Amino acid sequence: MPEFPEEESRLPPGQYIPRGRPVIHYGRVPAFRPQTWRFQVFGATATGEAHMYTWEEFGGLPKATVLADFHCVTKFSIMGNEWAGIPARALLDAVPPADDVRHVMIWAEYGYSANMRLADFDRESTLFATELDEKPLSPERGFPVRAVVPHLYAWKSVKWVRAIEYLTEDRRGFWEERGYHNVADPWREQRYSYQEDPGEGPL
Ligand SMILES: Nc1nc2c(c(=O)[nH]1)N[C@H]1C(S)=C(S)[C@@H](COP(=O)(O)O)O[C@H]1N2
Ligand SMILES: [Mo]
Repeated sequence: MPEFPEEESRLPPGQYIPRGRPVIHYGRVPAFRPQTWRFQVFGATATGEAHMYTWEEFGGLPKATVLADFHCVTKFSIMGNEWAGIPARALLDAVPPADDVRHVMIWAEYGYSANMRLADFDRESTLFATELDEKPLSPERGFPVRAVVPHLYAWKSVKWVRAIEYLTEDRRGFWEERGYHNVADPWREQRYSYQEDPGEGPL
């Protein structure tokens, strides 16, 4: 009974709770081929070497569960998702970034990408989710692995993730290049790049 008011109070400014759970993405849903699927951590790693995981190896990483709301910049919010998967922290431990890394790019199938500050990537709630609400992700939700960065607008929660790139200089991802805010904090309504303050984005 008190569920609805609670959710209302968890809504960032300008957001609403839609009926159902919209699925949105740009382009097609990729097929998953476990034999050839690879997850790469590359760019400015501490050792200078990239690391490549097979699907089997990726499944051996530590797991965690995160309960989180999810805010799309088009103004709908999906409340109370239970995600399970590999915490970003586990990947940072397994493949440490070089000391001067401050930003991260998350890459998906077909070249979709989203950048974020290392500080945003390295949060307890940032996950590489393989399950939603105790079931494997459906193909359109990002199967086999999607990023979940619930404290930023949902375009940063990249579906069908294939790589993480450690950056010593910030670069814009897919939507950040197309007019969306580089930082994307929904509580500050950082929707569009014209709202960026100096220092919030690359030149
Ligand atoms: N690879 C990929 N990931 C993506 C997108 C996309 O177009 N491609 N769209 C993003 C956007 S804008 C949103 S709102 C969420 C939607 O997630 P959902 O379909 O699970 O609701 O996925 C994000 N992740
Ligand atoms: Mo979105």
